[in-house]
Amino acid sequence: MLTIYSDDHRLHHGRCELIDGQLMPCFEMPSRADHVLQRVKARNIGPVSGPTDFGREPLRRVHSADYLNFFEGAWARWAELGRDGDLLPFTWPARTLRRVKPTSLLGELGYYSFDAGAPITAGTWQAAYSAAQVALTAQAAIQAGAHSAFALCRPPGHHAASDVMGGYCYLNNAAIAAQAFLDHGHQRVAILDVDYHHGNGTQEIFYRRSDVFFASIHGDPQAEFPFFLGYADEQGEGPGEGCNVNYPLPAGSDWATWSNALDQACQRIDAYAPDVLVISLGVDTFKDDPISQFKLDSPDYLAMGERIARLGKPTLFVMEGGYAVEEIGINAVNVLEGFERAQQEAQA
Ligand code: SP5
Ligand code: ZN
Repeated sequence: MLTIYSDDHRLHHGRCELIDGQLMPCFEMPSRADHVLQRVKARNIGPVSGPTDFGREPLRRVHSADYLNFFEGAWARWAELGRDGDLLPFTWPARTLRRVKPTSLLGELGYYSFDAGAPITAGTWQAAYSAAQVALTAQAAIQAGAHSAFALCRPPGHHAASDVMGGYCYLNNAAIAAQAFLDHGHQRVAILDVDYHHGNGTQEIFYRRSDVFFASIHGDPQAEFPFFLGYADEQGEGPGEGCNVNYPLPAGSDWATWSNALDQACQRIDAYAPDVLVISLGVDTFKDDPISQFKLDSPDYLAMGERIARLGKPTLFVMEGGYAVEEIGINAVNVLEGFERAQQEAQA
């Protein structure tokens, strides 16, 4: 399987985030991608190449122009104010306030974000832009006939909505790639989000559409980030009615529980009959993940890849979360290896 990767991810390195009342070093750190790349090479799963630059237009198909312009220019405005710490929001237009867009940097930042978990640093735009190009390049490989590809994206993307950042995410790499499939002639795309957290950004982007089916398996939002989306009764709206399915699971869920939800998600995807599949591949479902509460073990990721392969669709894997830094490479690449193994057996 081809892997697409860019060193530009290193340009994004936030300093800290608020966890359980303490400022901690950001869990979403550059070494995450390094471990995944190392494992891709160690297991020899296929060639690794850099991204092609497809420009801003494919980003615009998913994100609003005002949001992209704000994000691209935010750091320069912060530096202009003489600041050199991470740019973080601290006030959001919650229910009792107005959804106006203030003109000041911090006001605008509150408008364009939903939490304080997506710090903007000097290199964040470039890193996120390159991650989106990584996803688009892997998409293009499948478009050109590859059965599968791995977009080793960092920063991740699935919490980013059309004009809102948060949850370590700025540009929705998986959504941008899904839209690119449609823009190149595919009719129906399914996105399966296996990250521990609900893919609220991806859900928002496609919620009223029937050309993208979205399924997500995640920690129950009653108790888990992002709290305000990801419930089982969210089934899509208008033309998208029936094209969204959520599987919220309780803390402590193990492979038996998780794989049961995966089977159900796969049956729904099968019924939708997509041309192509995009996997939002988070491995923060791992038992030792420092911020998550599921109990998957490393061999379970092989089985996950095998089940996904049995859908029999061209498949684009897009890296999302996973914070047990030492094991993230093993677990992510296990999904790819399980996929390839089942794929080869099906062909034999
Ligand atoms: C892409 C992705 O996985 N984003 C996740 C963002 C999660 N941000 C909120 C983390 C809250 C963690 N609370 C952990 C408590 C551990 N004691
Ligand atoms: Zn996650």
